[in-house]
Amino acid sequence: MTTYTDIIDTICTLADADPARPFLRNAAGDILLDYGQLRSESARIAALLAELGIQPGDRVTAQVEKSVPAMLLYLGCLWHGAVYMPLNSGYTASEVAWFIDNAEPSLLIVDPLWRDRLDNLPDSLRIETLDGSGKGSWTDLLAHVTTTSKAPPRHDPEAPAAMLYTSGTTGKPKGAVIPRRALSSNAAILVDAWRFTKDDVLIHALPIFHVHGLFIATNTLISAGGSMIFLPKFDAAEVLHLFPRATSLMGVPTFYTRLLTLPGLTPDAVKGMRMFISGSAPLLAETHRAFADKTGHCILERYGMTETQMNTSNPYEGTREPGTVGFPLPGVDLRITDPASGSPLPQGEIGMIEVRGPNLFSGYWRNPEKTAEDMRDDGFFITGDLGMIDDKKYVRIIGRGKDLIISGGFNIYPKEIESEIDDLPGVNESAVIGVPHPDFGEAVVAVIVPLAGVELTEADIITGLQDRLARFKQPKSVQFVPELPRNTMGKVQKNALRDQYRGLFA
Ligand code: MCA
Ligand code: AMP
Repeated sequence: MTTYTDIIDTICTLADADPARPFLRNAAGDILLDYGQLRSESARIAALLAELGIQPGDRVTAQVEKSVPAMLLYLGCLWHGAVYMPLNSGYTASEVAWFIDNAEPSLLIVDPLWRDRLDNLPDSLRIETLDGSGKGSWTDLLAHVTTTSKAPPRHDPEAPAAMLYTSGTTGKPKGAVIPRRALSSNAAILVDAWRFTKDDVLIHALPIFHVHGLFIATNTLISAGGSMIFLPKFDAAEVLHLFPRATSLMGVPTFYTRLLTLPGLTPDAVKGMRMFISGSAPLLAETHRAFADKTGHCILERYGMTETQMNTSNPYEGTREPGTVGFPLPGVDLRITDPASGSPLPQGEIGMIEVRGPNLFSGYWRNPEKTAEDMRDDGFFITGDLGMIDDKKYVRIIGRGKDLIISGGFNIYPKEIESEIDDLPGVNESAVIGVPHPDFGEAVVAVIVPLAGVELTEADIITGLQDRLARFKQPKSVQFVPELPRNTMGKVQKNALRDQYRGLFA
């Protein structure tokens, strides 16, 4: 089996060779962090974790705004061997409490503004604060830790590096435990596949609480020895303005549809850029073509997930086929199977996408039943995505075997929202669907049957969900109906609802 260099070892090698090489810059062009500091700060954080009694394998949970210290927290955990567990900064207090209860972390780092709204947390949990500008009790503690020249510990490539939650179609989210080997192998493979070098400058405008921004962007650029322009969030006009100083962009489709609205998006504006990558949600073929027409660049679309990181990619050289996610990456096996029987299907037929390779996670946190359900005996992982391999061998994602909405690159599971809505006063039952949305790709729509004789308004529902669900999960439209369409088995016909409401945001 191929061995891959651990991300921390790569950082140390680069820091030894050229400590002043920039790693992160801000939008103004100032260096925020060089490779020497990347090493010394990761080591200092690891030393603090050890001092606080955090053991390798312990979970460290962070619900913080995107910042350089937040990024370093991930790398400090990786250095030490603690399991980094980032949470979406939009989660409500009740959502965070659920994750803490499930993951049982030893340390929680939160924004000071959110610290007070968290209650019902175990007394044994150590809580520190960190705000978007890097201030907080965490930074104060770190200030007392001296720089160390100690080499990082040797870590087993199979040791857990991170745990990221992905939602379930039926129940609550599951923690995907990601080993170090998956991070280092995927980064090495992507450096080659996407031709990253030390001269690359990536515009980093993604959040760092998901695989895309945290691992795919960061680990790949570290493995190439390149640098990133590190932005707090995506702002299309700002990103357009930064193209002359960059070589590449990784984004979700919404990045590209928003960029396309700008009159300044011309071949001249992107002439220093060598690559635009899209993923996390389907990129419409029309967006791909419109971007090529306006800029001369074919967006490179790839396909991945939290459990697997990147599985397939359109080619760097060769045709980037709109509406496809390209070919399996080197080292990744991909097959299409019959969702009912699990038997492999002939090329051209639509079925379940299954993948195998060094990119795979190690299993779901404390959930061997679910892990066993999703893993075949021969090592293939059942993705839950439906697809086919076309006659030119490109993989096409045709749909989802799972009831999932992807809005602006965030996964939203209807079941979770339906449960919260059904708990609200006056609601008899509900069905949550995704419908086409020009900005977010898909938008959440709640179709609700009120209890007999009760009059409900959209505001009642949204207000009721305020403290229960993060903003991005809340419905963008609420529809009231006397009953839900059902098939003869009594199952709600979501396709009929999607057809009925598909024009809501047209
Ligand atoms: C913000 N809002 C959203 C979303 N984002 N609603 C639905 N879906 C969203 N994605 C809400 C805000 O709370 C706000 O609500 C209103 O919509 C408008 O916000 P706006 O300022 O326009 O949003 P934004 O801050 O510009 O964010 C949009 C965004 C962002 C840039 C598309 O959502 C984003 O960065 N998405 C990337 C997600 C990502 O990294 N996914 C990777 C996961 P109100 O005004 O009512 O308060 S998947 C992954 O990692 C796998 C491995 C993979 O394949 O990559
Ligand atoms: P997550 O669970 O957040 O990691 O999201 C992974 C899911 O995003 C996959 O299972 C797919 O359904 C979807 N996804 C990722 N990339 C693409 C893509 N390029 N096209 C279509 N769907 C995608």
